[in-house]
Amino acid sequence: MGHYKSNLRDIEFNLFEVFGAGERLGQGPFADVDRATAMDFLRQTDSLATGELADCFAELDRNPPVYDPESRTVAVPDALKSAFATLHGQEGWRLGIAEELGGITAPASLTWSLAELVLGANPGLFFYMGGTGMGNILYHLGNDEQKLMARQMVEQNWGATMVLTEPDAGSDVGAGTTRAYLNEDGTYRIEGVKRFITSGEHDLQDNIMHLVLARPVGVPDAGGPGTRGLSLFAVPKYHFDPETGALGDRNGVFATNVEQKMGLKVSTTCEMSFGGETPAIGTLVGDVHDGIAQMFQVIEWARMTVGTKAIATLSTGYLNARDYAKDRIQGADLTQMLDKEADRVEILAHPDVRRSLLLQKSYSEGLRAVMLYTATWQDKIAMARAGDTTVDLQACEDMNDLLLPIVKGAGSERSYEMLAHSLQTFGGSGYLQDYPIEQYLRDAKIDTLYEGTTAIQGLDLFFRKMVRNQFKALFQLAGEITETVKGGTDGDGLAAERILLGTALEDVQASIGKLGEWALASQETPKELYKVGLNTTPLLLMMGDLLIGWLLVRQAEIAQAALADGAKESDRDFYAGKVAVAKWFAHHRLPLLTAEKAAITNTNADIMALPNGAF
Ligand code: ST9
Repeated sequence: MGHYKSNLRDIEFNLFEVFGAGERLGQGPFADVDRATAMDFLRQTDSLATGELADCFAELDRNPPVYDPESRTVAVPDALKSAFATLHGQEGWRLGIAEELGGITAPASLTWSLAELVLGANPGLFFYMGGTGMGNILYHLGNDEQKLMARQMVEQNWGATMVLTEPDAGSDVGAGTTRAYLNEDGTYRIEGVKRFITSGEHDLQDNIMHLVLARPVGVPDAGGPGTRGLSLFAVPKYHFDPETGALGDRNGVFATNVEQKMGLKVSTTCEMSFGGETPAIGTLVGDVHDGIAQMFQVIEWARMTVGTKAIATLSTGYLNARDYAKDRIQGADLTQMLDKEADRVEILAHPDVRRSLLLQKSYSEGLRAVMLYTATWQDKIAMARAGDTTVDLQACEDMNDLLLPIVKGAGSERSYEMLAHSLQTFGGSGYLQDYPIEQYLRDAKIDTLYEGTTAIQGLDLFFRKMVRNQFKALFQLAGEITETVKGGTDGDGLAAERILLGTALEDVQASIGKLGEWALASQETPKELYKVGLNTTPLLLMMGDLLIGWLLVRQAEIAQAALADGAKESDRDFYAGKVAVAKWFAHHRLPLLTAEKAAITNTNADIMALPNGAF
C-alpha cells in the first residue's frame, strides 16, 4: 500500500454537489469535456496517483538527482523517469492547454482537482510537468516564432522554468541585476546569475525553456529601475528549429550549483548562470517590454499550484493519521483510566486524538473547498472570455485575484501547521521514516516560502487585492457569506453555526476596517502604515479561517439535506462527517477570530521603535 491516501469522494462532492461543475461541463467552452469524461480523468488519475506515482515518493527523497559540477549537468533517478513517462502518457496534461497545442479546453475546477491528486502523490514529480503550462502561457504571450516554440515545448514534452530570483533579489524581484543586451539580429544576450530555479537543470527532458526576467541595457523605454524595468525573455537550454524542434547548439545557460534542501529533494533547485564563455541568447517575449506583468501570468498559476500542493499534502497527512488512529491500540478508555486491567483501545477512542483529527479534517477539507471555490471563479473567467454574457468577467477576475493569496498563503501556513498535528497522531512513530509524515512536513515547508512568502501574500491581499480593488471583490464575497448567515432551512440543525459564522464575518470586517483606518491615516502620518504591516499576515490567516468556516457550513447544509433525503448507506458516514466538521470548526475555531480581532485592534507601533539590540 503506497503512502498516498486520496479523497476522491470529497473532490467529487465539492465539484458536483457544492460548486455545480456538472452544470458547466459539456457546455460552452467546456463542450469537449462532459461529466462522464471528467469522471474518467478523475478515476484514472486517482488510480495512477495512489499507485505508480506514489510508489517512488520515498525512494526519490532518499535518492535525489545528482549534480556533476564538472559537466554542470544533473542526472535524475530512473524511478523519476519512469513515473514521469507514465504521468505524461496518461494525457491529463492536455486539459486546460490551448487546443492549438493539442490541448482540451477544460474547467479549471477539474484541472486543479486532477492536480491535487498528482501533487498529493508526488509533488516533486509534478513540478517537472511545468513545460506544458508554461508552453501554454508562452503561446498566448509570444510572437509568431514563439508560438511555434511553444508548440515544440508541448509536443516534444520539454521542461520549463520561471527565472526571477537572484542571490540579492528574492521577494524584491525589482532588485534584480541580470542584464539583457540587444544583438544586431534582434535577439538578446543575457548575463547574470539567478538562484532558486526549480527544474533549472536535469536529464529528464531533451530541452528546457527558461522564461527569464532581465533588465535591457541601452534599449529606449526599457530597462529602468524596479520591476517595471524588467523584460521577459525565452532562453532555451539548447537552441532549436522552431518549425521542426530539431535541437541545435548548447545555449550559454548552465547550472552552476544545485541546492541541498530540507525536503522536496527530487525537484532540483538550481543556481543558473547566464553568459560567460558561451553567450546565453534569448528572444523578447511578445516583442514587448512588459516583463513583470507577463511573468505574473506564470506566477499566478504557480501560486495556485503551490497552494494546491500544500492542501493535497495535508489531506493525505490527515488521512494517514486517521487510519493509524483506527489501528493503533494504546491505553484504556479515559473513563476507565483507573482500572489498570481495562481493555486497551484504539487511539481513535481518546478524546485528545479525536480533537486533533477534527482539527486536521476541518483544515484539510476546508482548504480543499477554498481551493475549488477559487477554481470555480476561474471556470467563470473562461466562460466569460468565451463570450458568455451572463458572467461578469471583471468581477470574476477580481474575485480570483482576491482568493489567490489566501489559497497560497493560508493554504500553505495552515497545511504545515496541521501536518505537525498529523505527525503527533502517530506518537514517536511519526518521527520515523517508517511513515510518510516526516517527509510530508519536510516537503511542505517550502510552500510557505517560494512563489512569494506568506508575508508577501499578506501584503498582496491587503494592499493590492483589497485597497487597490476598492474592496469590490471583498464586498461581493461578504455578500455571499451573508447569504449563508441569513439563509438555511428551518430545523436543519445549523442555526447556531450560522450565528457563529455571522460573528466571524463581523470580526474579519472590523479587522479590515482597522487596517483601512491606519492606511488612510498614514497619508498624514506615514508611520501609521507600520500598524498595517504588523497585521497583514494575521489578516490573511483570519480570511482563510472565515472562508473555511463558511464553506464548511455550506457543505454541511448540502450534507444535511442529503441525509434527510435518505442518502445511500455508503454515503451516510461521509455526510455525517461533513456536518460534524462544520459544527466543530464553527464552535471551536471561528470564536478565535474574535480574539484575533482584539489583538489587531490593540496594535500600536511600539515594537517598530524597539532598538535592534532588544531582540
Ligand atoms: C519560485 C519558483 O518561487 C517556485 C516553483 C514553482 C514551480 C511551478 C511549476 C509548476 C508546474 C506545474 C505543472 C502543471 C502540469 C499539469 C499536469 C496535470 C495532471 N498579481 O506591486 P508592484 C505585477 S519563482 C498580478 O509595484 P513591486 C503587476 O504587473 C519566484 N500581477 O511590485 C504590477 O504592475 P501594476 C517567485 C502582479 O513593488 C507589477 O507587478 N517570486 C501582482 O515592484 C508591479 O507591482 C515571487 O513570487 C499580483 N499579485 O515588486 C516574488 N503583484 O501595479 C515575490 C504585482 O501596474 N514578491 N504584479 O499592475 C512579490 O510578489 C513582490 O510583491 C513584488 C514587488 C516583486 C511583485
